[in-house]
Amino acid sequence: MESKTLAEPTVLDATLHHLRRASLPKVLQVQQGIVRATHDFMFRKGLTQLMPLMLSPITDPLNHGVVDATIGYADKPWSLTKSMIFHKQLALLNPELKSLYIVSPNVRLEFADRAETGRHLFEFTQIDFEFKGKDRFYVMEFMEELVNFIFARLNAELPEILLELRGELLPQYEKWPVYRTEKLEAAYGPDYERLKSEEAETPFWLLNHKREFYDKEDPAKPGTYLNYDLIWPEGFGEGLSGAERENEYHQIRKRMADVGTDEKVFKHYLDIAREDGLPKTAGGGFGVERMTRFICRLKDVDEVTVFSRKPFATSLF
Ligand code: ASN
Repeated sequence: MESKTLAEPTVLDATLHHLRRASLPKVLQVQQGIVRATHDFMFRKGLTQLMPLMLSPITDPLNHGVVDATIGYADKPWSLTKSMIFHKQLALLNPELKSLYIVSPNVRLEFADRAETGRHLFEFTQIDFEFKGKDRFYVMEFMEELVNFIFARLNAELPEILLELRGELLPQYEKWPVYRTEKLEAAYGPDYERLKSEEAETPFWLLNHKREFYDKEDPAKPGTYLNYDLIWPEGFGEGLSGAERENEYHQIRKRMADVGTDEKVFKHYLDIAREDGLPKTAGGGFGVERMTRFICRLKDVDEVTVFSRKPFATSLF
């Protein structure tokens, strides 16, 4: 009885085991390679890097519920960043700034039901980018080019690691297929995203998701949306979400009412939309750990972390 108790791994054992995994440094080199190549690509394409913010009176309301994370400072609540979507739009009010990107830590305190999806961490990094005066076609092509650029770099820089972790070098893709949510849902049923991802051999785009108010509604087809998700193949699922943005005051308010966003929280954002007008922008953001997971063909995205960030994990550090 006593020896059984002694033999049971403690949380400390599990924590040490997680950070001592032999494959971890190689996975981290892949992740570092992704970030290094991305910086280079962004510089070549003329995007300006912004430093991330972790606290703001407003943050992304997100499409799904998470545990609320605010802290009190200077007599008001500050939210931990869930994404820098609004800061991307607002920064582009600067007339000289045409496009930007941020290596952006996001805190999303997912509920326990997302612990075993293999795709969620309660804290992760996304590389978020936004362009003034560009549309969805531009952003989708930009992302396709970025992925090929990163993959070619990793093949050149880390071939042995890729062969060991992935079993082969990374591909160069032609144009990615494009699907619409409503068509896939009709063909595959409610689990269409997972099923299509499992069957796919190349990344694809999934258009038209009904979600946060800032993704633009298609004026030509109200009730549909000018947004796009990158879906990784082989069952790895969503890897980027992005959209053309709502930027007109009345339309933003309509969309806020549609999805039940509290206007009071966004008072100053709405004031700017009404008085100055928000710029017309489009962009997206990809999860760094999820891209690393796809490249290394890891079962769970938490295999990318040094300190587990699995939702509801009893993390010690
Ligand atoms: N980064 C995403 C975008 O640009 C938003 C998000 O992370 N929820 O649309």
